[in-house]
Amino acid sequence: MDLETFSPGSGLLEPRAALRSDAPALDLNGTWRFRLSPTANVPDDFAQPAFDDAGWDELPVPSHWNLHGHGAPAYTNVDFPIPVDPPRVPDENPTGDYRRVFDLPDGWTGGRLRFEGADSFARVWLNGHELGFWTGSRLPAEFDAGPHLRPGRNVLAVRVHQWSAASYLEDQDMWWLPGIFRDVTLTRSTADVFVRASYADGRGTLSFAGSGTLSVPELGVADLSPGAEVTLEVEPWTAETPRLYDAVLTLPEETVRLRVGFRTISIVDGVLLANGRPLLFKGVNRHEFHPESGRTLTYETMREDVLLMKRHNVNAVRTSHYPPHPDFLDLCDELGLWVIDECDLETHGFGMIGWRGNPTDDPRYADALLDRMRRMVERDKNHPSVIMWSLGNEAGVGRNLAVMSDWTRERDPSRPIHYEGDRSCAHTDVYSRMYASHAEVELIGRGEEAPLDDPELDARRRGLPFMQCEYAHAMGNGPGGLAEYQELFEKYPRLAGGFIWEWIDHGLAHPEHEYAYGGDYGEPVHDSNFVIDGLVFPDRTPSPGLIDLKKVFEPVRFEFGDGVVRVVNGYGFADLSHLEFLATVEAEGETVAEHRLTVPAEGGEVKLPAGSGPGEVWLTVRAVLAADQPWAGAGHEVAWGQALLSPLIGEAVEAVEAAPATWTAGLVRDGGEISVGPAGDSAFDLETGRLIRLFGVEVEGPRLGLWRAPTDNDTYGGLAGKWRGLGLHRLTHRVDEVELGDALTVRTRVAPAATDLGMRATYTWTASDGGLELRMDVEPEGDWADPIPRLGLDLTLPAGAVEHVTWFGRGPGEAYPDTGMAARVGRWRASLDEFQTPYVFPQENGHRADVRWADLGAFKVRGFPVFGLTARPWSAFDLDRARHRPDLVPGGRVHLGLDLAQQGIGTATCGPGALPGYDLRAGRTTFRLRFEPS
Ligand code: IPT
Repeated sequence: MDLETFSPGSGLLEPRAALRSDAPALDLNGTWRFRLSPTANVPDDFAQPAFDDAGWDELPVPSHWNLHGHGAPAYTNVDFPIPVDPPRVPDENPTGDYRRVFDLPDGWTGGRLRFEGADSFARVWLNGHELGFWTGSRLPAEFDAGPHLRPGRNVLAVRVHQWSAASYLEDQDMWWLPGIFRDVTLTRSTADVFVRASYADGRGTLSFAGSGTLSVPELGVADLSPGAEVTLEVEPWTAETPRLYDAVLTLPEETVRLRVGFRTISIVDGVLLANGRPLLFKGVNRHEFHPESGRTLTYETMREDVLLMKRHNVNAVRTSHYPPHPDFLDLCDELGLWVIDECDLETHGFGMIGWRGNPTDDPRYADALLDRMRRMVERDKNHPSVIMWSLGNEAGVGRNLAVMSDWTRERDPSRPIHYEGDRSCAHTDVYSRMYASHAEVELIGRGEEAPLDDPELDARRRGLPFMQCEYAHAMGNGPGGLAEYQELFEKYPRLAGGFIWEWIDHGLAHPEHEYAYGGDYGEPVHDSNFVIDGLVFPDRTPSPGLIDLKKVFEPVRFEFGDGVVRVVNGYGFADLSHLEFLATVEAEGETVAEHRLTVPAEGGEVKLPAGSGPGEVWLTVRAVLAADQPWAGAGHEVAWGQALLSPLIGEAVEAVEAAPATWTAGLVRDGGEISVGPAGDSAFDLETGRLIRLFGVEVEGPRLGLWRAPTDNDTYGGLAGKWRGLGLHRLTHRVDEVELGDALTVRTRVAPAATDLGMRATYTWTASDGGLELRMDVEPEGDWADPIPRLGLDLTLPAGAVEHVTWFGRGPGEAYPDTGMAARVGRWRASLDEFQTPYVFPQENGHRADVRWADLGAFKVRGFPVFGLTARPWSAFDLDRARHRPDLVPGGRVHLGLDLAQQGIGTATCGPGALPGYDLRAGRTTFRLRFEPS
């Protein structure tokens, strides 16, 4: 069958640039007639104009049919969901037949049918005449419709097969979503043009290949002929300063509008440069995704992605792992993002069988691979934002890479070539890796990486800039370690930064689960929640990972000194003149003064306002947009820094340490209880020493807790398995001694079954000034070889006892030892609901760090000097058991975690775990808290 051919297509016109032309075009999107068959073996009589499709369904084009009730989606990461037997595919091959009737406007002659994307093999007929077939799901295909167009009624028929020989080239980590999922048009435009606009030392050089004449009125360029070159003074295009010049290409039959950006990408002494200056990617990997429509995106959604990226200090995007909808690149040109445009190629599943039969090395697939590269380069060649071509992702090694790369170099020598899958870098201009550890990145930064076997290739690679096309896997809670990566990227000139994996959680809207992931549609082979690994949730709400990333990617740094702040310009191309600098002084989280700082455009040292007040006095300096930008309004915060003005940190700790000494005991034996306070509104059980009432609220605990609902990183990195193996989720608590003197002392041993490991926990309670102070001394017993999840106190209250939390500490969002860079010291307030981070796959979340005090409504908790806080309407065990958001239902209790420490987060789902400094090791320790009435 044709769908098992190695050939990429038939009947296609030569690929050309995506252009905005005034030539007439007919939008063929809309409601089409549709029929799904379970196999490919269906008569093609439906292509005949007279065929009666009255019994068919309707389907919107563009869309994926399995998101419209025809079949179901399936998710696999690396595995193929079909037997690996190229070019053959299963008999079960969902096949969608499409029909669309349209009226040709009067006076039309000729035209091209243009399909921007169909997954994975499509054949097209016009008025019963077969025009041809195409593959390459995320690439355009054009057919000459002219000879078969008729005045008046025309019938377009398309047959799409889900599986084809081309499926073996499209094993990207994403949902399998067949159908005509991008626009269909009939256009009379035939134009093609390749504009070259370079920049050096204040001057731009413009020329173009194609036909017609090119004018750039703003630059006084009129009627430039193909091949001619002009050099003139221009402003360069960069992602920070996306200066575009409107250009017009005039052809006999049509006029094309282009936006030209002048910029030059080069590599000098192993450093990646844009317009002669170092280019540092602060990037993300972006799949096209919407929870309702899959890879069919509206213009508004694409724009939202770019705006969100810009607003979070992202400056680059890798179009993982296929060329995006062409509008997305227009948006990148306009709003400013550096783009690595990636070819629609991934053969990852062959890795599961030792790369046997990998199409990348199969000459029979050479045409198909080259065809994909050509169609991408030709379509996107005029975008200033596109600064690198990527051959694909995870496609192993093989001779077809050379075919793709050689052609590309020849066609477009102006852009470096990227591919990560071949460590020899034989066919690339940059050394790219994914998920390399900090240590390895540092080695590479120094040029001290382990050598390749081939000395020539090794020498060549040593001279290439290095980037991480994927790093910091944003799955679930995390990623940790971002700041440390950024430090390295900024330290070594060879390092050109990287791209976080990945932009968005691909959770599909689901009636029962809210968001579905692999397995939720009963797929026999799937990769579960590995598709939920984005910086934004499926509805594009930023997750804490993105908020942290914004901080880490800040283009302005504040270095505080004695009475001064040094403002450092971290932009690669822009100065600071578009920013305004505001300073706020807060005492114990309440604003006491606000100032505007005058900062030179190139940055520099600025005197700081003094400040005093009760409690801790913090100065926050913020860089905000001085005026509206196309991507954010005036006042949008770009960067911030904080400094403690008083008391100095040492003094603060001393003050806190000194406080308890002034307290007096107030614990009174009262029947079976030990009561505290005049009305006995707090009380302990005399026998067990357990707190039973706290300022009138019935409580359970506090008692030592070590458990947290494992994060994805804990799970996939292997720690969670060790924790469960030890039984840290089922600790037993034994009370050994209750002693009442000036203080109430409760000695306990806390341990899981089946092991001699344990912890001695001694709780010492004292009462004074209407408050209760708890000191917990912990002493591990046995050999605790691995990091523990957390060390803190678990305390529960009746539901309703906590509705809001007000705290002074870091916020407003969650923070763990190696995350939460975005959390600043202040006074914050959140409802219990807002205290949760709704990860699509439930896991540990919501921990607020460095809390000085928290008012829970029921009572207040103070740290000595700080503690970590979680507050949930469910337990960590409920959170651990839940598989989807709706599994979490508020129960009868509010669960507080009052933490001394948490294990780091890391990024072990892909990449390194928490750096050693963020490991939480069991050790002898003391933890102190004070409870006060609210
Ligand atoms: C890496 C893939 O390139 C990316 O598409 C995604 O699947 C990611 O893993 C996991 O989410 S490849 C892997 C072998 C590191």
